[in-house]
Amino acid sequence: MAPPKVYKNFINGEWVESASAHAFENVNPADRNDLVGLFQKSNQQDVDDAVDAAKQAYPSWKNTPPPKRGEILYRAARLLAEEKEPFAELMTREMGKVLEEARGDVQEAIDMTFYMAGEGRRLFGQTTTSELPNKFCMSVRSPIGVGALITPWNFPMAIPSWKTMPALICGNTVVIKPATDTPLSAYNLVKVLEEAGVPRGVVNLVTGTGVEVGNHLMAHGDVRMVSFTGSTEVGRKVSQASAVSFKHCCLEMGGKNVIMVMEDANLDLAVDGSVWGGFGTTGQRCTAASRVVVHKGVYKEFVDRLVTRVRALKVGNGLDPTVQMGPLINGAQRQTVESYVEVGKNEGARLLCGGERLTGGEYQQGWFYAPTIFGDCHPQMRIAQEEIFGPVVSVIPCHDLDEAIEIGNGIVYGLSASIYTRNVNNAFRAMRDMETGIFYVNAPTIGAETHLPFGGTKQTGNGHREAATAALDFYSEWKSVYVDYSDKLQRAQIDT
Ligand code: UN1
Repeated sequence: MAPPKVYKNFINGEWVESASAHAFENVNPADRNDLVGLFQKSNQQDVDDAVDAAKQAYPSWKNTPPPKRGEILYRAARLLAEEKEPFAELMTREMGKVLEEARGDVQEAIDMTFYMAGEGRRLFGQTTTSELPNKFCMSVRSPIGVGALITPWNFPMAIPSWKTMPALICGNTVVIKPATDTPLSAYNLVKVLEEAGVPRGVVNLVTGTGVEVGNHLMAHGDVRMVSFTGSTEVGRKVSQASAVSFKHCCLEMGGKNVIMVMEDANLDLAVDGSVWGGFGTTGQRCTAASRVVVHKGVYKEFVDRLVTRVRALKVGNGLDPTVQMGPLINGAQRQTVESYVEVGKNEGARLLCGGERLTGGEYQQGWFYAPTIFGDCHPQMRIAQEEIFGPVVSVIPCHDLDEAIEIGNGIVYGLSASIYTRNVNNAFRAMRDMETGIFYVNAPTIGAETHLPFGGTKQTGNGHREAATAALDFYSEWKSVYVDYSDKLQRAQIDT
């Protein structure tokens, strides 16, 4: 057997080993015998080097014309498109999501890169009037400095691209710290940016743990902003660490997203949406539909159809094109799912299917778990309140739209929600009243596109949005410019 490939950090335009001289394993969650590669177990020295490189590169990158920065991004987007298939296969191997979804993840990175490349010729500000004569006013976007981008394992290429591309087009330099479970997809993204001609130091990649790399990055004096996607628990720590030196901080955290199925819904469509929203990516999306609130009038029929469909889902290695659901990311995640299933049983929810790990045969070496549905859930049960991040859906009965909205909003999170109905009035009422950053009508809670703002309310976020032009508001600061061409002192608010 060939020795495993060793992947290096990318610091100041060079591929380098960690100062720690240690590596960690990236293993396929569908097959623990499949070692995807060895990655640098970086330490504080590596972080310091990367931040230093980003700091040195900043003045020149900040003054590179944005359309030139955009040209590099256009090249990167085309290279990503050329490599889509191999990158998707490697992603399935390191993350476990089925190949079709891994292709979607790479596609999301391609879309984001093209989108932000185009922003190089926009980055619009405003020109406006002045209250004084012979005076001109405008606002322009200015870059901020070095950004620390801390990314999760569930969208191993898409989410690094959501953060890197807007940061770069605005003129910032970055240090990326990808999740330890999925460093290869971020590595591939950085490799493409290198090939596309990003100048040295503008993009840096440091792999390793949150404790060693993440904590030091977010406390570093030369880092001006931190963008983090992950759990609410860790997000709170990022927020606290950032507050000490007033770093800008963008947090995308948990969700407990709801699909509301009304009495007049197209039930086939609602079932399709609930299967995809609940079990796509093995439920490991922050947008996953982990709650389905169903009108009493169609409850029994809906639940019967849903359970039949979910029982038939083919679980296995995502490289097999007939497989519909892959494994969980790691053993700890599977344990979390198992303990929530116990909680659900003890709370008195009705286990309708799944509820067990899948072992033996093709499952023996992976972190597989059967797709699971709990019926007759009470909205206050823990399985209906807390983010599980796995293939577990809680179905909750309701009497009408008002109750569905109340249940839907009755959680600490506010990422995504959806309604299945043919009644346009109800659809618009739900659209107005759901306290989420994303809302769907007759579609599941997952599937956000890159040209619309992405993010959530309440404990899902801290008010920022990713993607679209909304991302530019995080990665730049407004500078208001006043040009007085009157040749005399004019005093605002006084010389009226
Ligand atoms: C996430 O779950 O962290 O809307 C991101 C979606 C995807 C992105 C999900 N486009 O489901």
